[in-house]
Amino acid sequence: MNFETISVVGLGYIGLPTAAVFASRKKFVIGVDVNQDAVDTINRGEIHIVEPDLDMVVRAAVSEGYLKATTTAEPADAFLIAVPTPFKENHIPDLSYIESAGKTIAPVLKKGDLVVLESTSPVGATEQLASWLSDIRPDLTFPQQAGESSDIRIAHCPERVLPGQVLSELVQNDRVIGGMTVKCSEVATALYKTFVKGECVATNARTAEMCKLTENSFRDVNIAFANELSIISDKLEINVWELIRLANRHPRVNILQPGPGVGGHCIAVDPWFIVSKTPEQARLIHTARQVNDSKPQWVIDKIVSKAQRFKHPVIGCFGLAFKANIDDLRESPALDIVRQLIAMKVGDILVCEPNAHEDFEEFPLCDISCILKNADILVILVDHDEFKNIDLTALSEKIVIDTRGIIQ
Ligand code: SAJ
Repeated sequence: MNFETISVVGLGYIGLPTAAVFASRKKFVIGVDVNQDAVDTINRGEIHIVEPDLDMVVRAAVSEGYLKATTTAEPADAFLIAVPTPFKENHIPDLSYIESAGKTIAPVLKKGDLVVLESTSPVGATEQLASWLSDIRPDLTFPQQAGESSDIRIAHCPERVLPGQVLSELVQNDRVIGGMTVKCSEVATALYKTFVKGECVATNARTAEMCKLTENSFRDVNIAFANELSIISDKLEINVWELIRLANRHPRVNILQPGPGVGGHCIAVDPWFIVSKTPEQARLIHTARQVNDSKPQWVIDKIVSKAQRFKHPVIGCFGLAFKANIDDLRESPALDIVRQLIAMKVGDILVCEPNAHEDFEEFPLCDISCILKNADILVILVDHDEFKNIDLTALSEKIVIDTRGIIQ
């Protein structure tokens, strides 16, 4: 199987690194995105997202002519769809980005092409994509009609990379390849073997969809366990960080870390795709979501009760990102907490976020020393490395609410 030209639709946190890695293996890559600014930025050899080392790989790929970006689809041998799959009201999955990606590529599909859905998707989304494509292209056959002899091969191959380590995880992680038929899996496996050093394990499309949702739900449930323990421990006047350290000395116990809530666009979203399909069966997964979603309010209540001791409380918040050492603010519980404290007029709010690229209208961004000097209450919301070096003696006169356990 020869893939000379590969098209990646959606040039975000997953699509752009994937496009760049294919290009670094000397494949011609056509990146397609609806965002003209992103397309222009990439064609200048620059990037519009933050991910370590990605800028170098994209610059090299563009300057050597292996990667170009465009807003309209062009013919290719394989198409990878890496667009967002958010949810709508009531946590119902929103497949509209997948549908429009399908509409974008359908006119340029030709016999023998491979289409891979990489976006995290509810079970059945790959079959839905196949049906949208076949509606637009009745002149071609698809796996749901023609099985192994279809003109177009379709597979789901979920991305599983950790933001901040995308380039190495893209290459090293095992891939689950869920073809709509065995042949579809074989063709998709051949594509990923271009750069994946991990194992490519074939299955069917529905299992691959559920596998990705299972991985993130597993993590969500385990974080919920840690978050619940932190609330219980607070009530019982036990240091939860010490408790977890001790419990984790058991050879078969490995508890994750509590925090101010679960953020990002994956772990806080994907379990809902299972819950919305099987609401009666997915009881534990649903409860875990509720536990994690309620944690920011618990932190706010804690801050409010401490603030009552002051006439004019000054509250210093450390961190806005959804987790340590990244700049990503998507679904960030830290940002949510800061915004709610401001809306509730709890006091003067000072915020430090070393990775911020923008100013915020609602609050000033300060440096660590300014907060240490001026705030009565210090709230650690993100465990950025910069905060781990805070001089503990500077905290002795302050009230500290450490949601991440970096100052214990
Ligand atoms: N968190 C905790 N306690 C922990 C671990 C995480 O509170 O012990 C919080 C983080 O602070 C953050 C949230 O959970 O707010 C999610 O962070 P994360 O590091 O667990 O995960 P993501 O969202 O950066 O990436 C996850 C990864 N999935 C798994 O580890 C199973 C990644 O491999 C996936 O590719 C990614 O979701 C995705 O795109 O689905």
